[in-house]
Amino acid sequence: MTVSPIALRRKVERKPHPTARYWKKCDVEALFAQPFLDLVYQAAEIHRAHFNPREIQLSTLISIKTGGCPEDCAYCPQSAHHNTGLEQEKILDVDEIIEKARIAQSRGASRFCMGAAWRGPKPKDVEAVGKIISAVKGLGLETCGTFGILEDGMAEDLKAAGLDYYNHNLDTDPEYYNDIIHTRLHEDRMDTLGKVRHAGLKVCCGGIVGMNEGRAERAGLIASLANLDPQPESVPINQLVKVEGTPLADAEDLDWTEFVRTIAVARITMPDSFVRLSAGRTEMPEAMQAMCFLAGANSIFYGDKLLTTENPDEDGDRLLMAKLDLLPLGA
Ligand code: SAM
Ligand code: DTB
Ligand code: SF4
Repeated sequence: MTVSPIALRRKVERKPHPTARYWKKCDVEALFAQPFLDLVYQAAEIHRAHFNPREIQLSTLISIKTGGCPEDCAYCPQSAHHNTGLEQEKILDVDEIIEKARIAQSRGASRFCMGAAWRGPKPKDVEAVGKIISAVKGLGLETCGTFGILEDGMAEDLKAAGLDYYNHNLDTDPEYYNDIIHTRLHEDRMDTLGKVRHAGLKVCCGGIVGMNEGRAERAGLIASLANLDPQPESVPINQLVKVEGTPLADAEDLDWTEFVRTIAVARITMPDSFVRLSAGRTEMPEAMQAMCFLAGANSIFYGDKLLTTENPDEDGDRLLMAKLDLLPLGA
């Protein structure tokens, strides 16, 4: 029997994964432009089709090396280019970090995220954080690290030490990147993300809104995240924490609906990813946070400190989750 070339092509064509599509910035802008409640409703439907909407993943952050960073990120209190009054610290002692990890675990966190104010680690830093990662992993927690730009082989070393996730944010629209950071390129971030994936680490990659960008730039950020292939397992959406002494200290407030829209659009374009309602929650009323959970956020930073700034405390968050009948993932 002869098979026509068209039939043959049909036979060998693989059905694309439903999420594997290229998101044009204008398509993401069109999502943003929907009537607010239609957008939230659509995001909620997608959330319910892909996740148990009652479960919230809890990650606790720790800054293992604070301040004095050579990069000039306009949002960041830890940049040596800005005078924020933050004391530069050496890398914390392993015992101190393990003690904090134990406490986080006992309060219900499933992941411990360790951050360092480096442009990127040196080989001796990878060795030092490797020991810390192995010890945290030994407690039974998931591990996440955010140490900046990685050189060849470093991601593999971190994976071998027991690292589960690497956080490396795209932060803003590639077209707005140079307005915010001048000491590295968007391409440098993409290069490290490639290394992280190649080493078999899970990717945590998100960004910040409220940096005087427009809706087009928010759409550009979400498109650049959604077009990562494969998409990140975890997508932190941060609202800028305005810190005195940084160039963005007086950035214009973003209307709360615009933040919720950003969460909803992240959920629609990245249906299988955990979308984290990240920095900025101390400024967010409970009802706004509830709206974010409805729009598809299913992860938070849990614990009264982010890296250097405040976050709602665990008791308050547990109460909020109880009011909303939400459960910690893995509880
Ligand atoms: N130095 C590493 C890097 O930049 O990848 C790791 C630490 S850095 C502080 C991690 C992330 O924190 C940044 O990518 C940014 O998204 C977020 N961040 C920093 N300052 C922030 C602020 N003031 N408000 C919200 N998010 C912030
Ligand atoms: C992420 O996207 N947000 C976190 C974590 N990843 C490392 C950091 C937020 C930092 C907020 C400012 C501070 O506390 O220094
Ligand atoms: Fe350094 Fe990261 Fe802060 Fe940028 S965001 S200044 S790279 S610590």
